[in-house]
Amino acid sequence: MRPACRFSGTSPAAIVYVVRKLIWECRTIGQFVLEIITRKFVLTGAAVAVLVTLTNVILAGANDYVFEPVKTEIKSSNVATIAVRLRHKRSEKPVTDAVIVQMRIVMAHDGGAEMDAAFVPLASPEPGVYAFMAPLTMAGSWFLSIVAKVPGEPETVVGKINFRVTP
Ligand SMILES: [Cu+2]
Repeated sequence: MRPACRFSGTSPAAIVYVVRKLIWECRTIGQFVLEIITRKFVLTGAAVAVLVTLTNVILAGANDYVFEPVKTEIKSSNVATIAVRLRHKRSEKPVTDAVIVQMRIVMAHDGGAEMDAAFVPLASPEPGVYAFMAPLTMAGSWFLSIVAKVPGEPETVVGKINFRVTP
């Protein structure tokens, strides 16, 4: 779910300001923001320069990181462990100092109903791996959404991971 984005102002400076605000307010991805700018403005030379700068700033951010599951199959348990690895794409380096700011573990059921699982953060089993304990007693397809803050990155990193709980 995305909150409605506000957009006003037409000067390059205003665009920069509004886009910064948009990123912060809407926590949306860079491409989405750029799409709005491109659609709403007939770009002047100055605006194009601003846009190119913004593209670099935005795309160099959260898209540089990726969350990956350590295991995509987990045995059902009241104290199951889910672990995800956060890594910097280009350097392949694990990101050890991220702060998980939001997380949800859900199972989708027929008819659109969702089942939430509570979780408890665990100590990191290896550098760049973030682990949680959750009661995953129901076998089937589960979904993990995770939002992390990486030091030095203005944008938050969002991960979406599907995994299977086996009986
Ligand atoms: Cu369920």
